[in-house]
Amino acid sequence: MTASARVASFVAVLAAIFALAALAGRAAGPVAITDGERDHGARAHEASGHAAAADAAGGELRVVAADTRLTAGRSERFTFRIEDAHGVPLRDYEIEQGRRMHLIVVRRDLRRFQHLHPTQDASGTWSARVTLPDAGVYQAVADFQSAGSRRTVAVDLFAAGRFEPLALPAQATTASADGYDVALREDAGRLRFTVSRDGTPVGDLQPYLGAQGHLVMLRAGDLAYQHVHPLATQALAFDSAGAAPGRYRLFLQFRHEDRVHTVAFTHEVSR
Ligand SMILES: [Cu+2]
Repeated sequence: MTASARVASFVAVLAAIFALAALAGRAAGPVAITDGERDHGARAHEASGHAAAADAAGGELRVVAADTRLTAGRSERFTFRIEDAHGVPLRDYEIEQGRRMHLIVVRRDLRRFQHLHPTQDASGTWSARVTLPDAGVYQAVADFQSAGSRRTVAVDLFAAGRFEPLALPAQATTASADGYDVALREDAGRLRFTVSRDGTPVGDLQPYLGAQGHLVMLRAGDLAYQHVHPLATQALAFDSAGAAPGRYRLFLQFRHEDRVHTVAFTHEVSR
């Protein structure tokens, strides 16, 4: 190697070192942002802890999820545990409306809804296949009964992408889905639904989760989750007397011809 070639290779090595240093500097940037994200995460945990405390009847519980980021439009395994204030996973669940665990997944604008039944493994971890239909922030509400009291704890799920929040539809007393028309009537804290198809009332609804139907009420804004109990096995009627005032989205599910159908209503609860 000539002297000039030696100098040239030395310069090349120096350039490479500077390039690496520049890359390292760039890498340091995102690390700082990650710290910020971690900080937000810690605050979110505090917030959900308070929410859990508000719901508590027999001690503070929370959802601990393995990963809350899912890909929109893809079926993914969502796993979580329910932990007490000491971080001990809850293992004992009682059957409530036919299942030990109900998982309600709603987009935070209340325009996407699904009702799943996760399975539990020996360690107490629950898992379900979840497909978030499109981008946005969702809330997964675990609804179960333990030690004699019905509990709900929630965690947010995130699907990256362009999110266009939709307005809540206006209050209505009729809604349709899958060719069924459903009418809502309210009297004295009771919500009664009538299902018809092609103008004829459907008289042969099949039991779904131990009743003629299943109703979830979520309040717009804070997503307050209202437990609603079916009143009788013969009718699609629910007791909503305990619901706090506000604008709710009601999700009614019923079974007919071996398929479960979901219709949604916007419903105002006044004092
Ligand atoms: Cu369920």
